[in-house]
Amino acid sequence: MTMITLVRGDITEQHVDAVVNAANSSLLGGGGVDGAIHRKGGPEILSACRDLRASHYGKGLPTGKAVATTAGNLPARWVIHTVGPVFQVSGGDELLLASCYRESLRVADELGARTVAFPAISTGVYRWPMEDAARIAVETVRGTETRVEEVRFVLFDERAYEVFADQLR
Ligand code: AR6
Repeated sequence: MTMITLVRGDITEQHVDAVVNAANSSLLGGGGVDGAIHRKGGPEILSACRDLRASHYGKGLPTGKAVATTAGNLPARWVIHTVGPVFQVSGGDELLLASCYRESLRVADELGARTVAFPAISTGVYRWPMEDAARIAVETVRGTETRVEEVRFVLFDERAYEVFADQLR
């Protein structure tokens, strides 16, 4: 049984086995969660991302996929980078957003991670409406078979926290 917990806060401060990054397909960093993770995690993460690009993802990590690197200086062991869909570009295709959660949990299982922190993927720069994103996140985690013991949703602001809390009720 996977326990789902909610925290209002900063994903870079979570003491968990793996932190999920709302990345873009370049894997070379950006703003939002991605910027914060690279800033606090330090250059080791970017270096690992560059290696992954060179070895496997020359054309970029596809939307809905996930891949792991070191967590550098973060208080976690791994960062799992996943690429959320841009709401407008994907036409709101929820299978793509669900895939981010499912694939991240699959990678977490491969790593042997037992605690995993997720941000609200695609709800920032990628503009997915929070209510819909929260529903997809919670339904997908509940519907995925995994050995992860705790999935922690880390919400940056009060409104996002409340929307996720509603979803869990
Ligand atoms: N901890 C937890 N949540 C956060 C944090 C944080 N430190 N910072 C922002 N959020 P976003 P996306 C929330 O834009 O929509 C990047 O440039 C934020 O309020 O980080 O998937 C990438 O490189 C929002 O609710 O991710 C991509 O190009 C949620 O995290 C693109 O943005 C996700 O916002 C990905 O866009």
